[in-house]
Amino acid sequence: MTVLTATQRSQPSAQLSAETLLDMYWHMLLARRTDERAWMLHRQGKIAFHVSSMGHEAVQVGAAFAINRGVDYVAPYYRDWALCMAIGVTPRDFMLSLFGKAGEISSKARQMPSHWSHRGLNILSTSSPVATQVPQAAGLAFAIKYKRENGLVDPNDATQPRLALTCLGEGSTSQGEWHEGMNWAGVHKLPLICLVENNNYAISVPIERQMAVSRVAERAVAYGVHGVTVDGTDILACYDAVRAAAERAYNGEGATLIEAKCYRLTPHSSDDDDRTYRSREEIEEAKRADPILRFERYLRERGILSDAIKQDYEQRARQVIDEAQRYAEAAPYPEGSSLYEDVYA
Ligand SMILES: Cc1ncc(C[n+]2csc(CCOP(=O)(O)OP(=O)(O)O)c2C)c(N)n1
Ligand SMILES: [Mg+2]
Repeated sequence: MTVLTATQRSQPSAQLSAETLLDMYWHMLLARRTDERAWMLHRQGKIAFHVSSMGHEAVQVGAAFAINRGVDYVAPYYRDWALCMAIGVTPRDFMLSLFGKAGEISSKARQMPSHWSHRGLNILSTSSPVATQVPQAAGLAFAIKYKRENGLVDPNDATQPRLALTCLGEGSTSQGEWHEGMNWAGVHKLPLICLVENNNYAISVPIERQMAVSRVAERAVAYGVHGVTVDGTDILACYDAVRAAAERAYNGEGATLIEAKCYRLTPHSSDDDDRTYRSREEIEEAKRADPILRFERYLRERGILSDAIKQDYEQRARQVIDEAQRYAEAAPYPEGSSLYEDVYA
């Protein structure tokens, strides 16, 4: 079991070009600005619900860039806006889901927002009970392995899914499904990456009341999988951890449990009031370790990011988000007659 910190960073992120690093930064920024707009829309009474990825952008964008985006299977959870966006879900898709309008990609606007799904990008549909995506992802990883071993796919064919990545919060690792999925992944040495986004809270419940171990990754031993804890505010450390796990999966070396320690900068959702369970000082301290500011500092130190680029990105983000919002607000609601489409029983 390993604990990765920025200073112990292994090689893969060192190979990333300035262009790719800026692309990562762009996705973090666009995710954050979209997310901020969603809160504003909620407070204006225009949308009914929002759940944020603010504070989790380094984990999610780092992970997206470390897999074969749009090809490898991803079974996300509700907090994975930045992850899904970095894979290819657009701000327009997001706005359609917030407004519950026709053309919504995940469920034709039947589900709550942030229940991500995208068939073309191999993003699995999410259901609301937490951790149910883990055995499903393990099942997909089993299928990949079965096809490889029976000569149904070429294990080196990068046009085919070669791993399944699933994500969940640390609190959700108390659910039975998580243990079942991880055990299955260990027993069958599956090409699975389980990324636990540890933000220290499950709504109001702190981690000490979820588990008796200090790190989620310690549990890897019990399933016979590789376990890593990583600083989830450092995008390059996250990229490296997921990249290493992806290599293990691609090479038939089995599953990896990655715990990325981060902080939820907003209340759990737009329905939550976090003043009842955490101090304002705690949040202010976390804001000083904001993953976007941290990456920004790094890029500036390396001379990759300038004021001009930053300004240009901010302007572009605003345009993209304004356009997406306008589109979704103008879009019609789904036809009542479509209610029974895709209903199987
Ligand atoms: C099986 C189940 N129990 C309870 C809930 C209600 N619920 C939704 S999110 C959540 C907290 C999950 O916390 P965590 O896994 O740490 O993820 P985070 O929201 O912090 O990213 C709970 C209890 C649920 N959706 N499903
Ligand atoms: Mg949590």
